[in-house]
Amino acid sequence: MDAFRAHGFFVVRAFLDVAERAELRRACDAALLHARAHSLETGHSTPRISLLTDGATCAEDDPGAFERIAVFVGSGRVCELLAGLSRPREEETPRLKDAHYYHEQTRRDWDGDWHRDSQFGQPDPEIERAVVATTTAVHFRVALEDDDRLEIVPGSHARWDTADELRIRRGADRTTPDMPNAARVALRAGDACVFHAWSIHRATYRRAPVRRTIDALYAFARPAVRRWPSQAT
Ligand SMILES: O=C(O)CCC(=O)C(=O)O
Repeated sequence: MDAFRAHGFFVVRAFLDVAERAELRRACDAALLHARAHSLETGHSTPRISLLTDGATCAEDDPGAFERIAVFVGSGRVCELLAGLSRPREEETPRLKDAHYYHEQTRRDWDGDWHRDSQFGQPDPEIERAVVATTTAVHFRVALEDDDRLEIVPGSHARWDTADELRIRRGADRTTPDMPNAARVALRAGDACVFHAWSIHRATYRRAPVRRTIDALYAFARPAVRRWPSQAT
């Protein structure tokens, strides 16, 4: 928790043993192979596939795959790692938002954009700034193969951008290798990492080596209650 508060991430070495890794890898690979077979893009030139949609639709190839993945990302063992990471006014129980499988590229290498996840769907930086200051969302990931693709600016989850960071992340040069103070998070197969989704981060996508990393996203903010117009009285 101290590492998370200070840097916005921590690594748990050897979170999965060889047998656990192999079982999850079989389930996630079934989803990836299914996605690759049914699309020219998904699973090929995308950073990741969704394990909740692509995972669910591969049931005919491997009937138990979706359940194995869902049980894992909802397990007490994973959720224990997230205990105590929420802010005082948030809920303590993490809510699963999505689960993805990051994969190697099949066609070309490319560099991802520097971003905070809080910026997605949020054109107004001042509103985004309030979201960053008051809420928590975290990625839990476990590498099924060695994975050093992720880069994070340590400590950026706990403060707003410097002028350089804002220029890069919301400007025209979002893939620059020159993000100040960025650190690479190198995971060995079986290592887990928890990082704040509002941290400034990005990854670079390569055809080699093989990349197979499960990543689940959790939020702690109280869900907004939305009503359909016909229900409003
Ligand atoms: O590890 C990666 O490929 C980057 C992940 C990322 O940027 C994200 O999930 O927001």
